[in-house]
Amino acid sequence: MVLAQLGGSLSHTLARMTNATVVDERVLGDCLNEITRALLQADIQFDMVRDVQASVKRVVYLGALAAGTDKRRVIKKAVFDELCNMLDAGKLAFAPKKGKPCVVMFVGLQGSGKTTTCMKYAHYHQKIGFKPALVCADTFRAGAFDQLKQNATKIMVPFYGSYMESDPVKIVVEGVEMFRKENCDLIIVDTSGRHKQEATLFEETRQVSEATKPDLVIFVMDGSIGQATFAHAQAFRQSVPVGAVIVTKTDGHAKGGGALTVLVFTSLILHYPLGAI
Ligand SMILES: Nc1nc2c(ncn2[C@@H]2O[C@H](COP(=O)(O)OP(=O)(O)OP(=O)(O)O)[C@@H](O)[C@H]2O)c(=O)[nH]1
Ligand SMILES: [Mg+2]
Repeated sequence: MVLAQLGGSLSHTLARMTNATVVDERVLGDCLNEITRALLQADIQFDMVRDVQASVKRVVYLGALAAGTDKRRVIKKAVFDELCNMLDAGKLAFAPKKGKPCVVMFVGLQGSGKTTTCMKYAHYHQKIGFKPALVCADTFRAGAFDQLKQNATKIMVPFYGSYMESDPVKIVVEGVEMFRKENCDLIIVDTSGRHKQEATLFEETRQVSEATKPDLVIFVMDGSIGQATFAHAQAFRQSVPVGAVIVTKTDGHAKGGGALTVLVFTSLILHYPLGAI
């Protein structure tokens, strides 16, 4: 499982430090080295790991702690706080409001899980009282509309797309307009997969975004592809105003640091209850 191994290593390291008879600079140093190793093994960018280590060292100055202070607790808290800080974007992503129409556009690499996540997102919001709708702007991959149609039918969410029209901009404009008239308060636009090198396809994504003026653009990333995702995330961000990130496939790979790196560097995390979507 993505990040499960990292969580295990961090807990193990902190437990070892807690069990040490005396906590001194050497024990703290060993603890930080092990944490560094675990973070690097999980594919987290070196700069971020170095920053975490430096911040913990800055906060925990053992020589200055008053006698009787629980050093183990101080170290644990500092490590925990710095790991949290690393992920804290400091702001929440746009959240749809019931009864107030909004457009949410999903972008991402080919096969990253956009369509699947659109369904989960629609289903989740439907369950909590929204009136979602799905628009298929993927005219690029054969079968894309059928995939959306089948899944939308299963979760009983209205959808719009076309077998004949090849211009995704035209489809989204029509679809969004139709669902606005039907008072749908969450119009989800599924786009086709993009690769970093495909400049023309990026241009198409930009045009779809321009045409729909989405309230939120969600970058869907495959949590298992490691740090390579960072360059793709940056490329997407240059084309469209990405406002949140959803990490998929966290159920299938040992490394998740690449995902964390993107989240930290884009400073955009979509906050939902764990497992809600
Ligand atoms: N294990 C796992 N598989 C997933 C997850 N999300 C999506 N998939 C699978 O990944 C594959 C691609 O998913 P899609 O949702 O079609 O991806 P996409 O980004 O829409 O693909 P394109 O439209 O072709 O760019 C499918 O086989 C999904 O079942 C996930 O969270 N975990
Ligand atoms: Mg798709």
